[in-house]
Amino acid sequence: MDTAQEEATTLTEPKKTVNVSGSVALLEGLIAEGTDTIFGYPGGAIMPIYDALYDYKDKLKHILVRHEQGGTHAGQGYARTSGKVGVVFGTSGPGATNLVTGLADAQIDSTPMVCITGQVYAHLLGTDAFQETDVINITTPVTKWNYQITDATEIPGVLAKAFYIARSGRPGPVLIDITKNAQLQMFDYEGYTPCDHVRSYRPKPLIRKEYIEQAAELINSAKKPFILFGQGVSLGNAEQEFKTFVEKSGIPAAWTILGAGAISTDHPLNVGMLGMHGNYGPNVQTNACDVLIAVGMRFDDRVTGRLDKYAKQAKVIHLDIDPAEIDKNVKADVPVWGDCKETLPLLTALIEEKQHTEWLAEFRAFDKTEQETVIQKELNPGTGEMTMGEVINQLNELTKGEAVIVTDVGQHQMVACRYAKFNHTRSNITSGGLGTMGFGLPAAIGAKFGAPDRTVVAVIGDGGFQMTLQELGTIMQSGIDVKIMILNNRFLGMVRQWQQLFHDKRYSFVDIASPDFVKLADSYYIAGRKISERDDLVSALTDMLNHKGSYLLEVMVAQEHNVFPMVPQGSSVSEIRLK
Ligand SMILES: Cc1ncc(C[n+]2csc(CCOP(=O)(O)OP(=O)(O)O)c2C)c(N)n1
Repeated sequence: MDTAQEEATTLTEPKKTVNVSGSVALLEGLIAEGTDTIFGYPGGAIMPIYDALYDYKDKLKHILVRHEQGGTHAGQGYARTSGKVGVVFGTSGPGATNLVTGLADAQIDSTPMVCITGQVYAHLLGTDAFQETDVINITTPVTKWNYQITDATEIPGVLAKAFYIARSGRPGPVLIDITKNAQLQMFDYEGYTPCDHVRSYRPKPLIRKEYIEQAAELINSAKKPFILFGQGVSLGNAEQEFKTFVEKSGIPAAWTILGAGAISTDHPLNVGMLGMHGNYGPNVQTNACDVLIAVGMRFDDRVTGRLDKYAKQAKVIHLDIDPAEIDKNVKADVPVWGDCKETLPLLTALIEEKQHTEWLAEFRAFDKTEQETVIQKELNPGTGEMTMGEVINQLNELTKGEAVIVTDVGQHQMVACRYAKFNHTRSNITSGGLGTMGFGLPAAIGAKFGAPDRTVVAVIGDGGFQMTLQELGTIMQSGIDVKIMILNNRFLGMVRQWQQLFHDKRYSFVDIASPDFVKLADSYYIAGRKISERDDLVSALTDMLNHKGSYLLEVMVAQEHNVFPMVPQGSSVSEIRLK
């Protein structure tokens, strides 16, 4: 055993002071926080940390990504499937700026991450030194918290605070920037103390009993109550509490794309997806319900459509851990502040057990219309070009709702979210708030590290795949098993759809050429196949799923197929179009 490892093993004993570098203290802290995997990319300003990492290879798995953006998305995928904090390393300057997209994505989708960037020596700060960039100012709007360390003694305390902030309350990304001198500096390390509070930061608002009572009263007297749920349910690990609430109340429940899977897709009270490309019933019924119960969702504009025509007839109950979300977009008649893992059981205890049979039947009637006009044609077209929907449908048949589905952004994302079946929570990994093309492939890598025993299928468009395809190298080198399905329509499909519907079919720079994806995968030693015929679909999907190791399947789908239903931008949810 070499010196650093010996040091590492002795450091677990509390209160014993050991003289270590800032870098070693950082790695010790990460281990103490339960980190097992780091996604990162080295460079000059973070070299001392990487040098220390050399001696921690058996304790910390480091996955060398091919671009720092890929590192952040992998960190997000890892956090989303595992429920743990994603950890990402990058160097200063371009390494740090390459993290920005992933940080913004994690911030808007409330994903817990701790990103560590190297920084130039403290005495060079502000001198335009080589690869110096003001990452603190750059990332302030896209992080829950960030901090620059110039002295090694600060590292354990700041790291503990970073993890606490990242995972507590409404989770989010935190960035710590560490100057090179602090990484190198030796100091007397006293062991790691996790953080359990930060002055003036209250991660969970106090639960107000009177609001729970008011909410229960409204629910008990409602004739047409409707539940909308978002990612807050799974972020709060409140799936069971939520299911009990839904089942006792007998209220139909619809999900935002980040809420998908918090209760299983085939639950009888799960009435489908909300929003722009969501289901017909949930959108129309938003404007027909008398009580709207929003759980852990933030009334994003893709969900609400035109706000001045959104659920105006309904009393709104909003359960959220983040007080800033209450009354932000939709005024709440009853604000239920708090962690829904705690508030839901309190509410469930006060509500009457009911069945809203007639009201639920209305949803079934809308579903029947949608089935006949949209869904069946999409899932079972029979003839003509293959549709994205039938590919997802066949995937469902084979994975039986057990797989983690990671999507990129565009038409395929909406189709996959609409039609994929989920038996389990933390199974639908997508860039919901930021809509980041290029998210899919690296997020799938992270998702697999976060859930190594589950099948991970990445569903990606031909456009988005070309944004981060270099991460095939990460798959190759790490040897993980990720199934990649490219739904190739030879267009930037979602933009083309909008140009067709709202810009008189003036297709402006949306036809996109692609390389031979199968050959590309082959050059990374990843097996693959391309299909264009419907008759090959089931066997190709089966081969992909049965293959030991990663696999790339390219499916040629209809070029100019549109995703419906659709709530056109600026329209009310009840003006949803079926074609
Ligand atoms: C980084 C980024 N740039 C641009 C966009 C705008 N955008 C949204 S969907 C889309 C088209 C996606 O095309 P593709 O990946 O082929 O998927 P498809 O819609 O065809 O399924 C574009 C360009 C975006 N969301 N993200």
